[in-house]
Amino acid sequence: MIWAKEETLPREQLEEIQLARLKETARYIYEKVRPYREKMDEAHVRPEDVRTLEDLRRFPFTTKYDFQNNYPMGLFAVPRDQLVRVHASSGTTGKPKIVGYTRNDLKMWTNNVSRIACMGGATGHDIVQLCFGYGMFTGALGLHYGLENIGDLVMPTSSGNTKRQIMYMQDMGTTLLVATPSYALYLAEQAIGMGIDPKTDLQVKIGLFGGEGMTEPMRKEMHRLWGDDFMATQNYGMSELCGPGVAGECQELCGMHINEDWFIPEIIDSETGEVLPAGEKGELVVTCLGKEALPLIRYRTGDITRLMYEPCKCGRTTVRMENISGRSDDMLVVRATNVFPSQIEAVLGQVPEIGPHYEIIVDKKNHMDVMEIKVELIDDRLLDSYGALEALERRIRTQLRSVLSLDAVVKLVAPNSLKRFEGKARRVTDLRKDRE
Ligand code: DLL
Repeated sequence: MIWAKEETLPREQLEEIQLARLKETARYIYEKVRPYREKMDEAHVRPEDVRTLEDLRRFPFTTKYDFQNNYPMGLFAVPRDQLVRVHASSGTTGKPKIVGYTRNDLKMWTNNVSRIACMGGATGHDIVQLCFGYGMFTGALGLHYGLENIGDLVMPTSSGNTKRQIMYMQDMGTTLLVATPSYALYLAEQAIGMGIDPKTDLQVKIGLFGGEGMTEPMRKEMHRLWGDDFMATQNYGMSELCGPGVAGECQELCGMHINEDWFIPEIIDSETGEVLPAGEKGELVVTCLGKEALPLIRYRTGDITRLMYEPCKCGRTTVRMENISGRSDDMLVVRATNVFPSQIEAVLGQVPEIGPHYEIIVDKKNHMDVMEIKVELIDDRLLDSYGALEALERRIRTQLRSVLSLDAVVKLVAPNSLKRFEGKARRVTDLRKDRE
């Protein structure tokens, strides 16, 4: 099912819509958002300079630092009483990036999510189990309203409590699963451990996955566990852009269609900022069209991908983006949560008992990401007292959880025991790729 006619428009018509909306967005942002106006003035670009889509290149980029510098709501274009929702995702330091929505923004968001749900095979008659954490993360409420909008029955089971999830799946006859791909694999294995074969004893036939990447080996594993006829698709989004609903894979499984009438993608060289020719790999930059609360022009996502303009067999004419193959910055995605090493450093810096040396190790255990942080003590006498050591580990863990919204294992180690670097310190070891 194709949800909106805009998904199949001839390219010229699509570009006409984009241009009209870009002109309006440039005018709106210049008028309403002071930090933008200042940046545009500095770059000597005015809203009326937009005559063709190519003119977008004249605009300055927006980055995560603009969120940091204008925390919490300095990039918003509407007064607080026009907002009806806010969400948040990790910022580079202790403070998150706050994103907001007006009533119209929510409508647009919901429709965009309905589109990607239909791309992945949702029908409007599905029984949905939604295993994203409900809260400030955009994933849960985004998918929730998008799926309700097409007529699906949504069970907001949220994350965790795997045995109960499996019980609901069995008793309620769940047919569509929304989760991170790693949690979907974990769920299947736990079900098998409980004597339930997902292939024959459960009715889940569609998996809408996102928030983190799903590699092809993971998709293969998905079929092994959930069955050959299981349709597992990837969905891309980002809180700053709205949340999920930016792009989704159709059942041809050849890249994620971008909802181009609302999002203009560009690929740039992240070193030079130059726009790269169509088909080349680089950093994805997105301009949001028509957003009221948080319009964004040329937002640097940090995600590395490639755009594919060749026609897709599904009938949609929108451009597709390849699976994300990395980041242009040091952000980690751990259990679909964005983690900047600088956030961890900021927490550790507040703890007087520990020194400046630490190591972050990210790995996979039972398909799920695990993060361990090794930190050097200043005084090794603490190692002699198990109780004091454990209490300190617990304290750091609690502080990290409150900043990262994520559980990490904290291991306190003896002074001078961590590796020292002569050049730039390599504090992060990501072992997840080796596990595939
Ligand atoms: O993860 C929005 C979302 C929720 C999309 C649920 C799809 C489904 P943030 O928490 O702001 O938003 O994280 C955004 O997560 O810049 C990517 O690095 C990563 N990411 C999201 N989806 C994918 C994906 C949501 N399908 C950041 N593949 C992005 C790879 C993904 N990375």
